[in-house]
Amino acid sequence: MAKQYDVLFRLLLLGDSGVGKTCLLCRFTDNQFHPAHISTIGVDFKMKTIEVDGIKVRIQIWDTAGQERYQTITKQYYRRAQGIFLVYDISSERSYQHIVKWASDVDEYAPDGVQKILIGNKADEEHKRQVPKEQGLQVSGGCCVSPPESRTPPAPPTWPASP
Ligand SMILES: Nc1nc2c(ncn2[C@@H]2O[C@H](COP(=O)(O)OP(=O)(O)O)[C@@H](O)[C@H]2O)c(=O)[nH]1
Ligand SMILES: [Mg+2]
Repeated sequence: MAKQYDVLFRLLLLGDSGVGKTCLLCRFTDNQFHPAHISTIGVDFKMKTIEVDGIKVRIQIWDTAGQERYQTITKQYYRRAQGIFLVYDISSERSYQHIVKWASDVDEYAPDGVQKILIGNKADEEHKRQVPKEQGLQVSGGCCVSPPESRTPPAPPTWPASP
């Protein structure tokens, strides 16, 4: 039987509850968006295999619950991660302020030199924006590799405000 993949990468999604981590994952693996917020319990994961320069790369993305009560469990997954996405919601100043805390947990529990990527999610909610793009750039300079903003639903004008 042909080998299903050549290399495996384990990536981890971190950030406050409700910032859109599970939606980002579903968009990446299944190209789907679910408008309802169903809290992730502890840790969950999805996989996708992509081909890069003829190499089959299996990406295993671990999705964590943002709530404090699950953090003893989720921290056990930091150690095996090769890359970490730190996610905030551009319409929530609070979720952005907490990035500093998430990043310091990464420094404490993840392997040295782990790649970090900052994601300012819900970029379609421009009218509700509380975190200026420049602010995202500032924090990314201190803790992360790149500062993209993202949106997981389709076109912004038709998207209703989330609950
Ligand atoms: N407007 C908008 N809503 C989003 C986006 N991503 C997620 N949501 C909504 O935000 C809520 C929380 O998403 P979820 O992925 O469950 O958050 P998690 O707790 O971080 O996993 C849900 O109601 C989603 O529909 C986005 O890019 N734009
Ligand atoms: Mg979730």
